[in-house]
Amino acid sequence: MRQKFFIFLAGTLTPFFLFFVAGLSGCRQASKGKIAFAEAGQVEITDSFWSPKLKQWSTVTVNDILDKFEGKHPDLDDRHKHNAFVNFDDVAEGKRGTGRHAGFPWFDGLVYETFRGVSDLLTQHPDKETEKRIDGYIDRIYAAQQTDPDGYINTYTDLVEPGHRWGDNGGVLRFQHEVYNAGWLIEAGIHYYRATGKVKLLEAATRLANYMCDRMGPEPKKNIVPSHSGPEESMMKLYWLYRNSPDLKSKMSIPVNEDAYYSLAQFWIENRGNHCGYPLWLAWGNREAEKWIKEEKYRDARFGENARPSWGSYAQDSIPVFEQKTIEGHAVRATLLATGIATVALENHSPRYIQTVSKWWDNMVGKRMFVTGGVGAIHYDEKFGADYFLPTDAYLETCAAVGVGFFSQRMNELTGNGKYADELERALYNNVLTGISLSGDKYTYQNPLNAHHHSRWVWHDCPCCPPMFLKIVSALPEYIYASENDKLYINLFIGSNTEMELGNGCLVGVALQTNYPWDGKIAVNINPEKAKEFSLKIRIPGWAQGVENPYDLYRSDLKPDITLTVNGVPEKINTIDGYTEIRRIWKKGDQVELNLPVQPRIITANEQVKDLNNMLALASGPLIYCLEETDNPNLDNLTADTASPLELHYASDLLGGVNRITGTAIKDGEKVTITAIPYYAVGNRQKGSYKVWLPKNKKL
Ligand code: FUB
Ligand code: ZN
Repeated sequence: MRQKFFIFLAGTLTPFFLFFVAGLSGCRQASKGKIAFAEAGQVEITDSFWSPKLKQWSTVTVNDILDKFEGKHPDLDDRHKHNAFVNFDDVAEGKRGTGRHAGFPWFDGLVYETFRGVSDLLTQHPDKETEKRIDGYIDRIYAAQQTDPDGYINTYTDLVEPGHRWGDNGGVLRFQHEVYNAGWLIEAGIHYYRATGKVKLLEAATRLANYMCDRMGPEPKKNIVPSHSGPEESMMKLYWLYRNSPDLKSKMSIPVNEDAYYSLAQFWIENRGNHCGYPLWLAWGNREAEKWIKEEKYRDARFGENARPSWGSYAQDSIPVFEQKTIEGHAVRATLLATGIATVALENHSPRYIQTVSKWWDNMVGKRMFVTGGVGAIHYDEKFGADYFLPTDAYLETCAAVGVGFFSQRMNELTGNGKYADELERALYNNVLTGISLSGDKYTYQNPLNAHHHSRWVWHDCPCCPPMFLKIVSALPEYIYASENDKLYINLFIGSNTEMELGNGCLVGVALQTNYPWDGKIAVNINPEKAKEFSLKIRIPGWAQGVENPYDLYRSDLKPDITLTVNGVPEKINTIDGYTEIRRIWKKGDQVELNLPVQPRIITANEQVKDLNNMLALASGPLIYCLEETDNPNLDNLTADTASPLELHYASDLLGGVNRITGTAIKDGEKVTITAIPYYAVGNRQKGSYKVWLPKNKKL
């Protein structure tokens, strides 16, 4: 029904639809990557996997997160009953240096990130109540900013350390998160404007961006870089927004010079590693290093007039980024910095930028990524470990997997290579999706592959993951379809429809129907305005070709059996850079059918991963599976029986409807049946153990 409506729309109301979307767009389409993605609002998700989830997250999750940031939720313990919005009210009342602040210094940023996620969800599911709720918060944030003559806003610094703005006078920017918070305000302003057409938050964000541009940069400005990355991409989006919608400037009560935003984004990237060389965070330890900064030792004459401290390899600030060959440090910071560099590269096409992020991505995916798409092996400092250090009890913060997704998506946009979308998909269906309970109101922070006593939490001292989760899932409509001249790309297999204008002027309605990831059949309906020659490029995932990882970090036993037809006629699959291309004269009603092999497969890791020698994991399609103690008692005594077949069954009454994999294992010398569920659904029944990696039975 919906589909018919869309086809009707495509034929009749298209100019209005495109006008409306283009009117509020501008922060993605403008980028000059190899491929250009459809914008938010142009794509409607309709499938039975993502659509109900997005509806639930738009209602249950959004209100849950906002309630919890207000400290209002009945399930919160006393520790979590603080209201992050009161920080803004205090600042709006002119309070400074009270020493009282609800939550960590980055709570402002977490609230703004939530707004970005809510905005994108509103684009899909408009909701006046939610909009009213966000408008109320925006008024409070705007009022807080109005009390500062410069347009500065960061509630922690104002309320607790007013003398340390931007890390001045011994402030520790690494803890204060001011530039980080500013970055998230900017993206929230952009996304809320895009969703609603309202400019109040965007104006507040632009005012703060202007202040940063006045203050940060080459001398005589100050050498300030975001200690936690993220703002690099935000600044580029702000630049693109105003460059592509110059009329928008007249709606602002402040001047807008978008070139300054682009310059500052580059400055932030290029000035990492440009500092006085101290403190030595790893050698001295965090406490000593912070003391050194607070005592303003960097002001020593030998370091020069404008010296700043180093934020360390943890914050990707020990050496210049272009000299850094591997992905290092705090995993969220690292992946978001990489995202920022890739985003700037969409504009400046600098070989230094492109080579740097390509190397980091190769290192991450080839040597440091977990089979669920998670990264950040080490608990201390929440950071990347050495190559091939992939222990089963690794840290793997949800936010870091979101960072992997954002980074991979930008690399896909920059290069048009499908291997990047493969890893976006891996992170998304596994380490990202596990970050939320099936009820939509419980979350995870760490996502180890094997765990004892696992449970989800209602709220956290550092609730950074729920907002990051919202940001990536709400962006999904933008990751499915792309174009390059007269080529239309299908990137993710999410039931949806859109309309794309190709470089040859051809307007194409395209709709994807699928039951993915539960089966591998994907129907693509093509409806060009009139018959026209162009290419359809469909991603053929590496896992479906039996290539579990592009650098052999993981291997599978899958026998690739992929079929492709056009209007029922078999079509040859010739995968180049991750896509097969079908070039022909397309006409209304053409249908392509792709079948990907989702039968269960066994994954093993490269021998260099010592922790995973003689272990195996199970997968089906993009999903990694795990054994939960609930289904598999005495989990620790099980060893996998690789000789017995694996079966895949859809269980509509299990975990909201999932495919489960059954097979056999050996327990105390006896064969027993095992049941595996998708990893993302772990921890939704009872607290307990689970395992993605099972030891192989050596006797078989
Ligand atoms: O520092 C802000 C966020 O909080 C980080 O991205 C997370 O790792 C958590 O530390
Ligand atoms: Zn997090």
